[in-house]
Amino acid sequence: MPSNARQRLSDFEQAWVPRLNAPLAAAVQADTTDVRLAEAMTYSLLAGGKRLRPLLTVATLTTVGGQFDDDRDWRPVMALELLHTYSLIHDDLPAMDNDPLRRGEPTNHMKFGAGMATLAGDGLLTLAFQWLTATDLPSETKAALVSGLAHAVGPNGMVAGQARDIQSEQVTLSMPQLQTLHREKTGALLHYAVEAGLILGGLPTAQWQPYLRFADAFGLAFQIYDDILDVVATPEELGKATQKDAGEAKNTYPGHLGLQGANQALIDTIASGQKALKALPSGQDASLLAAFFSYFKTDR
Ligand code: GRG
Repeated sequence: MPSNARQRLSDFEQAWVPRLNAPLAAAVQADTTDVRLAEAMTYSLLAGGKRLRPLLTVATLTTVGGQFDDDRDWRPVMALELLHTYSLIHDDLPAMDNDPLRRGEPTNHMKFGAGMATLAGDGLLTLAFQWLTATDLPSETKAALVSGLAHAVGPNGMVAGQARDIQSEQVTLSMPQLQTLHREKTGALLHYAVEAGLILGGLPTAQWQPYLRFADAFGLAFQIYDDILDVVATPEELGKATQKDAGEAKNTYPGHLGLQGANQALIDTIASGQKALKALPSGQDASLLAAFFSYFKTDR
């Protein structure tokens, strides 16, 4: 990945992450009547996430020529982070992965107990949908956002992927089964992050295809890279990534293809995403979205 792409992404993050974060704690507290529940929700929300999904939405919105209006667009955009944070809290619970640490800090249930952590996740999930509609956007736009997110994260998206995941612990998945699991568990929300930008930016659906192809390639690359990091990450990186135990490691890209094969799959997936971006409608500059691929280091 050229270093100017890395710089582009870094500049974009530096411009947007503080702007997206600034109103977050107060907005969650204003919409949560129980103080301890608000504390549990904001604990994980403010624990150092990269804000990748909201950033993808903003990048897509601006690429299609839309203008981000803080009053109108902030809540729908940050709904993605509420949703993502819920998925991490529930994924870490004793009844799921039983992880004591996330991003190097105690997980929500270690700090607040499993009951409150479950409710913090429930609160974030529900508030995400409230925030998609608590805005001055036209009703059809809000309906499209709600429908898109529900499909991405419900029982034919992320929740289905998680269900496949917990059933796969004792079995070796085939490569197509592994790809389906990844597409639902991780890819669907990243797909929606781009879709939300297209909806908010008002791009006619006839022009969506190259963007969604990019989104799907990005989602797959994200998961392949996460699998690779589990094998090769430095201790510092591992504090941020989610470690798999030996039993889980078979259902990964390196488990199926070896480390070299997984790296090649990552390179090929990034190339297919870059190719999709070459087909954007004329006048729409692909360089910002292309820069998102610099999240992945392909020389591990
Ligand atoms: C509990 C319904 C339910 C779903 C959970 C997304 C998910 C499904 C679980 C998360 C655990 C996991 C191994 C996800 C793989 C992808 C991954 C590394 C997600 C972390 O996303 P980042 O890197 O996280 O965007 P940050 O820390 O930046 O917010």
